[in-house]
Amino acid sequence: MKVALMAGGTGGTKLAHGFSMLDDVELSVIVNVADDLELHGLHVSPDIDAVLYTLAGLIDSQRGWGVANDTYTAHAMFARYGEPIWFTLGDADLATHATRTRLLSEGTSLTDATASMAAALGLRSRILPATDDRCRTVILTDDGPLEFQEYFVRHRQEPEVRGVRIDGIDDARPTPSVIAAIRQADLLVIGPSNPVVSIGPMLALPGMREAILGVPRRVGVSPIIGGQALKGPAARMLDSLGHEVSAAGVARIYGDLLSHWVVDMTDAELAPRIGAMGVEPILLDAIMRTDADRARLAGELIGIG
Ligand code: FO1
Repeated sequence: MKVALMAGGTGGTKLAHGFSMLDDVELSVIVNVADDLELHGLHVSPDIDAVLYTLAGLIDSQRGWGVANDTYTAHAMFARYGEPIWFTLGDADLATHATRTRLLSEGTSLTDATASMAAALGLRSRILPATDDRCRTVILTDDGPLEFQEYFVRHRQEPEVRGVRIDGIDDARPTPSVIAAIRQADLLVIGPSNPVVSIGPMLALPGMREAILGVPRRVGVSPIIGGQALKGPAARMLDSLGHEVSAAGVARIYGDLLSHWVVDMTDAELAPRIGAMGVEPILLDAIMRTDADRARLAGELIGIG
């Protein structure tokens, strides 16, 4: 069974981990790169690294980013030099960014750099950046335009969001590996990630929607449960942008892109409205508290359709 999972942020990453635990699944994780940043001369890809570290068992699971038990000697030295330290890079994490940056500077694509790093960490699943082209999510706020990580980390998601722009998107393309993984997929899954800033930039890539619509089973998992996001700014962001903050509201954003929409059992009353959109509602326990929950949910998604 070939599964193509679109992910960015915590929820999608946990689901990727769930699929990676299933023996009979050949997994390709298509990952958002529009919240990448350049820092200390290094290319940092937070969403790719969250997937790499989670699948390799290295993630700091309390925070959902970075390497567990990392040390911060370099961070303290950056502070002494007066370098920006609002984005914390641990020593082990720094090695990831240095390796990626070295590969990119030698002309290796982000796709190939990620593949070689995933292989070095012993991963079986394919981790595919959605694009090798530079595109950056910019959050339009009352404080002016902010690059995603500036909004998310430096300004702690405090400024009110007025709009979202993705710089470079018109000239960016999904990679051939991404298109091939989608074309060959038996099942395409949109993970429970922020629909605006994690999934949105991937769907905005020219040709991405057409490729997805070619897969017969296209299942999305709601990142909103009981009117709330489990983590991150999705609920407030959806509200500020005029969307209904519910599993039905997110289903409407994806529209006919999906054939099935998984909502948590607690949102059962939304099922008729989702069905009326032409998308089949599926009620499951969609909260992934433990590793076993991740594998269970992934297994249930495989059984849909
Ligand atoms: N998130 C924070 O809230 N503060 C940080 O200092 C921070 C550093 C960081 C370093 C490497 C990395 O891969 C992720 C990091 N994150 C940090 C998380 C990141 O900003 C977000 O979780 C994702 O971009 C959301 O999709």
